[in-house]
This record gives sequence, structure tokens and C-alpha cells, in this order.
Amino acid sequence: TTGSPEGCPMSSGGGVRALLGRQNRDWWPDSLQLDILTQNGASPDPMDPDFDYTKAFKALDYQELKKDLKALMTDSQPWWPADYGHYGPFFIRMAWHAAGTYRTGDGRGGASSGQQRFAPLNSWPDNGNLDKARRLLWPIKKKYGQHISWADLFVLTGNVAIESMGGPVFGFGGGRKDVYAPETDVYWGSEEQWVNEGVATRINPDEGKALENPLAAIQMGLIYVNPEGPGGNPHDAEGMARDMKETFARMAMNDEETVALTAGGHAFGKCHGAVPPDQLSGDPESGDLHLMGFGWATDPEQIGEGHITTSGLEGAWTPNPTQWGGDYFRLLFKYDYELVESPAGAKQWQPINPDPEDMAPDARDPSKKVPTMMTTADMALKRDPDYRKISERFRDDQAALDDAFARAWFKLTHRDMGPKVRYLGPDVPAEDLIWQDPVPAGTKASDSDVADFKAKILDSGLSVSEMVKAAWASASTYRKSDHRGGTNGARVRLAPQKDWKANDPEELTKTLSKIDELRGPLSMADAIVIAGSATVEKAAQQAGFDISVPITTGRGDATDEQTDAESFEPLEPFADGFRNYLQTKASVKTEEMLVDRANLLDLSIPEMTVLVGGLRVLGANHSSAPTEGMFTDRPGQLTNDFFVNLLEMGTMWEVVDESADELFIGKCRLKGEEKWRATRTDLVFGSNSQLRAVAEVYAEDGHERKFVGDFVSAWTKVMNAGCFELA
Ligand code: HEB
Repeated sequence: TTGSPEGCPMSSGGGVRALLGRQNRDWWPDSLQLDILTQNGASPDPMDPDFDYTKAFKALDYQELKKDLKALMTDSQPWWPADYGHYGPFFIRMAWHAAGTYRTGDGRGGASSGQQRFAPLNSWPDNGNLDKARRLLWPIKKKYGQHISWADLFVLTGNVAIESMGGPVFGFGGGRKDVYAPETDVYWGSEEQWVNEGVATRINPDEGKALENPLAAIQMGLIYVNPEGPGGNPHDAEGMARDMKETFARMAMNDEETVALTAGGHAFGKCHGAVPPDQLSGDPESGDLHLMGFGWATDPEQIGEGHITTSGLEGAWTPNPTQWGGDYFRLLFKYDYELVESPAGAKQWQPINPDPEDMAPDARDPSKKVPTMMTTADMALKRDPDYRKISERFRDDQAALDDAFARAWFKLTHRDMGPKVRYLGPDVPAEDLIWQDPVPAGTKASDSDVADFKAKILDSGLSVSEMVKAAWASASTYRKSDHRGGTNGARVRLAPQKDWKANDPEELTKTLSKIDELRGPLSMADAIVIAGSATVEKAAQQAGFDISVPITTGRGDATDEQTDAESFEPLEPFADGFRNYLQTKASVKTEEMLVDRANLLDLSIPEMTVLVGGLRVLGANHSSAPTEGMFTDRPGQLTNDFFVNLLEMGTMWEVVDESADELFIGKCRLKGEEKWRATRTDLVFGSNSQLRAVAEVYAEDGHERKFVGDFVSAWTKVMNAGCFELA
């Protein structure tokens, strides 16, 4: 097998895989299946349908909550005593693991919906014992109720923990609304074993294996890398740094941020590996009922004495594990380290002949001194030449480390929240950060300016297809996973988007310059949407439906300086079934990629269906599929012809190239002559029983107007996606 093609979000090392890989039901076949109760659309969410988390958060006594959290840090509970009398480090790890599942490839994962409460994350080996951290927080969650979500609480608790140990914090933005069921749309991998069961490591150059996109962890069940080295090998220093660079890059972190985060994080706390792992019970999801959702259980007496195993490694990094400072780098560079084994059998590094003052306190008995340690991942910060340069600078310049850590932590914990307008609370930093994809505020356009532009653009000579395609190119980058992309900012006219193959760059440039020429006082971002929407309106009228397409204005235009072009690369569509675009065949079926994109656009099954049918007859196809799926003899009119002709029994379909299995010809069943051409994302609406049922609705006599109305609603939803200011 070979590595994943550049930019392909769906490619594994060859072979076909299911879109979602291994899911909860595969891991825990015996767990209670609640989804039968959500069939027919019943929501698992117990909150009132009109519950508004933003409003609830604004009524939160934020300072009081922070005070309570600070007090909690040192309020040690007998059932899970605080190491060194301080829960801070434990809570930092909880927050980091909540945020650290984020990956740039599809924007999924991350801290934004409180997923650590549910499988699979609640039971990932790497999240060991974080079930206890969340339970320690329950009295506070209970007290503040609807005013603070679990998702916000995880991150805020991490922040308060850092602050309470003297560490630097850059800010906090609330606004993460909880969900009440496991996310089922995240691909975590297809392996059938966890890291602790010996699953293979995902990067293996000898076997030509690269990390499959969009994954960002090196083995199933890890947040990032294996702390003991690639595949558990502590001697592979080069591979360790390679794995760290790759996985941290997948979560939008560069080398400096990676070093700052790791060293800053490990200024605090300790590893837990005092007990051989075979003495622990199973994970929370498979735990016995009476354990009440706790996993990895041991004897309470052992816990009291600090005989705990989490990662299996054992020991603190510094002599002051509950105090921010520069000891991590001081020790890392002061000593040579030798490879040792923890009581639980994990491989780790220990300073050779440490001075007594460089020993760590025992977690339960401060009068007892124990050796400090480093993981193989920590050792990479001095063994890898790139990391080492950065580490030495931070060792010599504490203020630089403070700033880098605070900023990287803020980015880590807020990266998936999207534009800054979504942040709530008094601690939102004033400074704009490039990774927030800043867009200058727009202004509402007057009705006459909009009407003026509509008239001009419809008379400009641009075709229906050109204008619909430009608007779709602008809007369809939106992903609800991390709220990036969308029409706001008009980044479709900037690098890299303007050059994406999916956007038919030459045609797009032409369309955009015409729009620019005629837009008058409108922002480019608004004008692109208006051009598309005006065209849809006209296309509906030409089909005999007098319907107006709602237009909301107020979008701003971002500049190149406000755009981290490189960070937009993962947003490039590798496939876009709405445009019948496919770069190359992937390891996931093309129709699965359509569903994936529809999910990121936050579309329902009927919305996806009606959009595909409408876009086809409007001629929104990519140039590489000029007529595929255009089942109409009146292109440019907004009709339900796609559905009518797709379901028509007079047509018989044939595969053009069996091995590719991507292109099809529809022939007249009686005479045999070619009528239509189609792709997988066309025919799936006839072949899949559920999609066919929806397609039938749109093809039915009497539903012509419903089709147009539903198309306009779904279109408008996509045009406004990500425009959080436009309420
Ligand atoms: Fe960490 C802990 C690894 C990054 C923060 N860590 C830890 C441990 C390990 C690790 C193994 C132990 C656990 C137990 O308990 O046993 N990390 C690691 C790695 C990495 C990391 C491999 C990559 C390189 N961290 C990190 C970051 C952060 C952190 C980024 C933040 C920022 N950690 C942490 C803390 C801790 C840890 C705070 C402690 C906890 C306690 O104490 O509990």
C-alpha cells in the first residue's frame, strides 16, 4: 500500500473502507442501544426545544464559577485523592484530551460538544481515568446547571487549573453547546484493536504507510502519539519526532506550538503506572452496572495510596508538579537520561544521578522523594534538531515560553469554535488571531442597492450555470465541524480557494470579475450570494414558479493578510457530489463522500436530495462532468426533471468502465439509444432505497412547487452557513 494522495480527505493506504470505520456498536456490541428511541426524528436532547445556550451562558455568574473551580482544585476527595493535594494537572489533561481530538482534515473532533462524556472517547485507552476528572466536576456542573455546558466546563476548568498553579493563560471563550448523544459522524479509524491491544502504528515508512486522512492520532485510542515511542519503540528518536510533527500538524500546530504545549503541559502533574494494567477492570462503556460508568477500576485502598495506573508510565517531570516554571527544560537539558521500566512495565526515561533537589515529591507523601521522568515523546524535544532549537530558546527565555504556551493552549482549546463572534464571556481576548479566520464587519445593503445589482447581474451575460457555480464555490466550503469556510469573507476570490480545481478556476475568475465590476457598494461576499440567488429566482420563474429567494446581506470581505492560506488547504474538496466533481477515485465510495459533505454542510437527507436535483438542472456541474446528471431538455430552469427522468422506467443504465465504476450511460430500454450520462452521485438517488423514497416525493405530480420551495430553502441555508453575524 502507499500513502494517502495529497489533499485527499478520504484516502487510506489503498483498499475500500466504510466511511465511518469502526463505530461504537462494533466496539461495544452489548451496550444498551438507545437509537431505537431516536428513530422517527425524536431528539435525545432533554433541553427545551427553544433552549438558547448563549442566553443561558450570559446569565452565568462567571466569576463565582471560577472561584468554585479554584476551590475544587485543592478539595481532595477520598474516592480519588488529588496528587500533591492539587487536581490542577489532572484537569489540564482532561481539557487537553477534550480539545486534542480536533483534526484539520475535516474539522471534526475537538472540545466543542462535550464528546468526552460519550463512547468511544470516554473509553479510549488514552483517556484513562478522565472519567474520575469529570465526576469530580459534577457538583459544580450541577450547581450551575444550564448556564455552563460540560463542553465549556472542560475547557474552563483547564484554564483555571493553569492559572491556579501560576501558569499563563491567554483567555477563554464560552459557547460550546452540549449534545446528548455520541457523535456518529466522526471517522476514528477502521482498526479492530486498541493501542493497548497492540494495534499497528499508522505511520510506517518501511511499509510505505502514511497517516490516513483525516486521522490525527498514531494508533487507535490515542489522542496523538504513543508516549513510549513509535509503536512502543523508545529507541526510534527520529520516528518519534516524525510522529509528533505529523500528528500535531493535523491539529493545526507547528513545531513551536508543539514544543510549548508539551513542555508547558508537562510542567504539571505526573504519569500513573504503579499497578500492572491487568489488575484494572474494563473501560467505562463496558463496565459493570454497579460501577456507574467508571472504568479502569482498582481496589479503593490502592487508589488511596496512590497506586494508580493510567498510561502505565510512572512519575513526574519536575520537582514542582503543581507550580508553573522552567524546571521541565532545566531538567531535560541538565541530565542525561537512561531507559527504565515503570512498575506497570512501560518504557520511560530517568535522569542519571539527579541532585536531591531535582527529585520529585511522592504524590501522596511530600516527605518522600522519587525520581523524575521523561516519556520518549518528551525526549524528542531534545533529541530532534528542530525541536531542540526551540526547546533551548524556551529554556533560556521563560517569558517566550509563557507567551507561546498561553497562545498555543488558547488555540488548542478554541480552534474548533469558528469565528470569534461565537465566543462568549468576559475573558474573550481582544486580539484577533489569524487562525480565527477573521473577517472585517460588513454592512447591511439597502434594498435599492440589492435590486440594482440584481438587475445588472441578470443582464450581464453571465449564464445561470456560471453564477450558481460561483455562489456554490463560495458557500460550500462551510463545515459545521469547526465552523470554518462559507460565503462570509469572500475568500473564494483569494488563494488558495480561487485556484482549486473543483472551482473551475478560469471560469470562476471570469465570473467573479464581472460580479466585482457590477457590485457597486455591496461587499464581494454579499454580491456573490446575490448573483447566485437572483439566478435561482429567475430560473424558478422561467419554470413557471413565482418565488423569491430570500437574501441577507452584511457579509464582509477578508484580505490576503487576514487569511492563513495554508490553513485553508484542508478545506479543498476532494470530491463534491453536488457539482459532480471527483478528483480521483478514493478508498471511500463517491456517494459516501457526498453524504459526508452534506453532513459538514449541516444538511438533512431531503435537503441534500433536493439540492443535488436542483443543481443538476441549473448546470452546476464541474467542467469534468459536463452533462452527467443533467436529466433535462430545458437546462437553466428550476424544474424537478432530474427526479422525474431518474425514476423513469424507460431508461436502462449501464456502467461505462467496470473497473472505475464511476460513469454510467442511460439508454432507451426499447430502442437502445443513449439518453443520459450519470455518475454514482446521480444514480444513488435511484438505487438507494431511502434516497429513492425521497426522490419519488420530488418527482411526484403535485410536488413541482414543493420541489422549488424546498430547493430555495436548502440553497438559502447553504448561502448563509457560517455567517454568524447575519441573524
Ligand atoms: Fe501529556 C500526562 C503523554 C502532550 C498535559 N501526558 C501525560 C501522561 C502521558 C502523557 C503518558 C501520563 C498520563 C497518566 O496519568 O498516566 N502528553 C503526552 C504525549 C504528548 C503529550 C505523548 C504529546 C507529545 N500533555 C501534552 C500536552 C499537554 C499535556 C500538549 C497540555 C498542554 N499531560 C499533561 C498533563 C499531564 C499529562 C497536565 C498530567 C496529568 C496528571 O497529573 O494527572
